[in-house]
Amino acid sequence: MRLHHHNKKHPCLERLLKTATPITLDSTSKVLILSDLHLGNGGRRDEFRRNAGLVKTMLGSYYLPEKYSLVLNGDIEELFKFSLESIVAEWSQLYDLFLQFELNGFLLKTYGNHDASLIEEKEYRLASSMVNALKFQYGSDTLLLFHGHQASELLWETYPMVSRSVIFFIRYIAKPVGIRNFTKAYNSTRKVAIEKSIYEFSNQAKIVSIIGHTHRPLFESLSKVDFLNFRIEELCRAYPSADSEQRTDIEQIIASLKTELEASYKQGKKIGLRSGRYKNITIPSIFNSGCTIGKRGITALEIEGNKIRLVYWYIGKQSRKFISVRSNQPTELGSTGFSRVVLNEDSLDYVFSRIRLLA
Ligand SMILES: [Mn+2]
Repeated sequence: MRLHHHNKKHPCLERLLKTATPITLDSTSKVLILSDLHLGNGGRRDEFRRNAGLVKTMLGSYYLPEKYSLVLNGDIEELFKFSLESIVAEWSQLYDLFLQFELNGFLLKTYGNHDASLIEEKEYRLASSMVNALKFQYGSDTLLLFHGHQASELLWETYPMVSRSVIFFIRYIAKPVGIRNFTKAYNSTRKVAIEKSIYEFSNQAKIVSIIGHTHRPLFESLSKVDFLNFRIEELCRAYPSADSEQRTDIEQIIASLKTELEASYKQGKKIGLRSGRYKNITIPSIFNSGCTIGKRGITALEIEGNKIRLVYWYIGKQSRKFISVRSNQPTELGSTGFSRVVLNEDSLDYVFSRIRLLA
């Protein structure tokens, strides 16, 4: 048996776990986790601009009145491209909104690689909310929230000191001489490598990690294509013992999941989507909130009491990419034109039982 693989140490992640700011969850806790807003100066190169109305509305008219606390899990500001002054000037109302979440419980914000230099900014409006990592205590179990770049092997992603020189490089050297997409050099292989190392670390520590960074939503360690496969398997297993009415339902659901899976694979070739499955049995130890700069909408994670959910907010017609695997119906928020659909939901007790039994 090749045990060395499973004993691999992750000193950086272990230190994060040890030093993370603790928060105790109870049955009344409500937390929204968002990451990767990449706020800019409001101009053409500001990737957040497209979904700004959606984000302001869902925060102000849904999560705030619903008494959620807020975790902003890294890369909230795009400091590789814009100055903090220009970002804060453009999005001052959004900062006001963020701060209101303190009244519901807490507002906490982790450092990402694109906003690591905030550590230098003493006057920054959210300075008192900044943490390296957060740990939610759920009974005797732990959920560790951090941006995710700390698992990267690239020094400039991991350490703030290095990242400052990278900012200098990008703003003053790379851009003028036309080195493009330097900050977006995330190919699929690198995303999977980061996810895999966090997955292995979480299994060893028997915790759940909640990250952002790769912009790819994960629920119970599964990407969308993995989950579709998984769900089809479950339904096939249920089929033999189902009565005739249930069988008709299962047949219909499987047909639509198959169509969805084929579409995802087809689209996946274009966008570099690939399977994130690591072993035959998947341990549900890594979740990713995705990002808020998607073309058609945003993904986020919600914790409510003993439940964890991956949700999708979008404007207008629902995009094909995010048809709910659980056949959940979207709900429009009043008559705002913005809708929320629960893509996936499970109980934290189930998640931690699987981790305890399988990791
Ligand atoms: Mn990042």
